[in-house]
Amino acid sequence: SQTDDERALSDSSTEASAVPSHPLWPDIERITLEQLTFAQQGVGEGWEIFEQDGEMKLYKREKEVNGLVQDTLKAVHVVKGVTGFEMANCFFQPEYRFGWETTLEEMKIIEKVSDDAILFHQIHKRVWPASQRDAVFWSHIRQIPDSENPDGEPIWVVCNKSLAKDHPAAPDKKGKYTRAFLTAVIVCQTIITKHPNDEDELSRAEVTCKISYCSHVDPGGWVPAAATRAVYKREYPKFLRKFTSYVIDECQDKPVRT
Ligand code: 16H
Repeated sequence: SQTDDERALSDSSTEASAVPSHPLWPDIERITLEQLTFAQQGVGEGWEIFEQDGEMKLYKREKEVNGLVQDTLKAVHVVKGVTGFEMANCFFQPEYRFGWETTLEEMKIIEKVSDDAILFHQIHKRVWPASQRDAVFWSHIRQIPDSENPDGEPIWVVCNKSLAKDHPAAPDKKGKYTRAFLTAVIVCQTIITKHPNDEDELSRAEVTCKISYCSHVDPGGWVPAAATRAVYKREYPKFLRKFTSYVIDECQDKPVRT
């Protein structure tokens, strides 16, 4: 069954939707497209693989600024039986988040910018050796035609980006939490492995989803470089496994949605 949010989202792709007049909109628009381009680039020079499990591959690109880790992660995965829309939608819609996000203590919607953009405040569990983190970020989902194959399956992208400044609805509680700054993007595309007849509904056996996830974390505060790297080396693969198995379970007995 579709929620109202999901209905609004799928309707919005068939209607000419107005450009939201929100002050964050120009940033949301620009950064989402930049992150999409970044996620679509290959992993050539500068990237180092640090984990592989079947189709799941995780790469890192190390960088330090004044002794603080500013590494970037890129992960690619291929997941059978789910679509790009289903993956992206589960990543974006708040009602699914506690089902897969294992590092979360609290999630609050600060503002709905539009049907496809939400401003969140999240308090993360103290899985990290240092103090507890919180974050204020916008999240935006959109569908983009595949420029290399305009008649093929569209690309679904969700971009999450921390606000650079404090937000009045979620002031920085220094001392209680350390504010972390993240940029994350997930790019999903359905591969249809067998083309069905017109009358046939697409079955789960005929769809596969190609995923690319990139993330850049600035943990905020001072954390030794080795600690940050040890945490993300453990947490990113955990997140990808948990998230993909959650989406598979969530969609299993439901009709395929592209
Ligand atoms: O993308 C993930 N989760 C999103 C949904 O909860 C939110 C995320 C986000 C969060 C805050 C601000 C912007 C965006 O996109 C999955 C995230 C998986 C997290 C892996 C852990 C990374 C750990 C980095 C090391 C920090 C070390 C700190 C102290 C030692």
